[in-house]
Amino acid sequence: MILGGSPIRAAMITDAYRIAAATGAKLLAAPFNARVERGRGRHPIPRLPYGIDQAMAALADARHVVLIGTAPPVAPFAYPGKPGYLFPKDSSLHVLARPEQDVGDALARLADVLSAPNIDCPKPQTAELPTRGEITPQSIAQSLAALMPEGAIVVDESVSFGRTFFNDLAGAAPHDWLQITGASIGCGLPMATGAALAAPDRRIVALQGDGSAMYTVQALWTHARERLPITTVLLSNRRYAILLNELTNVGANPGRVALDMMSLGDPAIGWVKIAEGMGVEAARATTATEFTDLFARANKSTGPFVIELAIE
Ligand SMILES: Cc1ncc(C[n+]2csc(CCOP(=O)(O)OP(=O)(O)O)c2C)c(N)n1
Repeated sequence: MILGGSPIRAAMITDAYRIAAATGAKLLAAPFNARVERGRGRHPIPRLPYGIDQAMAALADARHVVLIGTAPPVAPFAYPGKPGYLFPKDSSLHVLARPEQDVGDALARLADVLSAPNIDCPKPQTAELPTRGEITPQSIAQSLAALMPEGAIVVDESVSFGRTFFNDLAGAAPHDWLQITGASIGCGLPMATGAALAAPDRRIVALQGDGSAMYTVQALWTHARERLPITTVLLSNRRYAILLNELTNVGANPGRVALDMMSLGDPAIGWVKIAEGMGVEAARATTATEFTDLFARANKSTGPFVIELAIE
């Protein structure tokens, strides 16, 4: 079962769990979802992975693929020798609900028809802060999970560094996860603006790739002007990492010019200066320990705060 829907409410995930348990189906969320209600005390639905090989592996055993509020899963690029559809050729495709239909109602009714019993949520685990100073996706995810403000709205345009964040943060304090839903980058900082204006009592945590941030960087000025409660974690790897990876995946052999076009390092972008220039408080973290301290501090602020995370 692949669950989409806009939004994916916690109750929908609960019903999908009930159906999965009653039928023996495996449950995954679609790779891109506009909004998912999740966190501690809710069922931690994993997402179909973005990477073509991981996605195909996740669906390799499927005999029947049931689409619930989502389109059939396809590869993001035309990879030579790999299929466009991610599910096995000999599997059957079924549609429980199309994206424009009432997905929650379809799930609730199917769960009832199946007399599917309720399933307890997993016991909340205590999220622990990283013990080592090294910056890795895991250590940063640990800090984010341990220190996520209750009721936060996460805006995820973390692209390649944050690939595992969604699954890693399933046990964080209850939060909503908003995400880039297509391939057109640059929505993160403005989406954070919208989320903050729509829900003024909640902290926004924007997980933001640096290349994507450059498309709509002026949104930081709006964060400052409107004094919005947004913590932006600026993932500064000074390159278009995803495109370097996808170039390899499509079998290209990039030369110097192509490689240079994937670099944001010359000149290096100074995010602290940019943020401060827009009126947003900012600081740079070069270790996981510094990040942990800054993330806690940023979330206590009543206004916006940019943490430039120096990553490779
Ligand atoms: C509007 C738009 N322009 C260009 C692209 C091509 N593109 C896809 S990902 C990407 C770079 C993303 O870089 P960054 O946010 O730094 O994340 P990273 O790849 O380093 O993880 C670009 C330029 C796009 N998808 N959308």
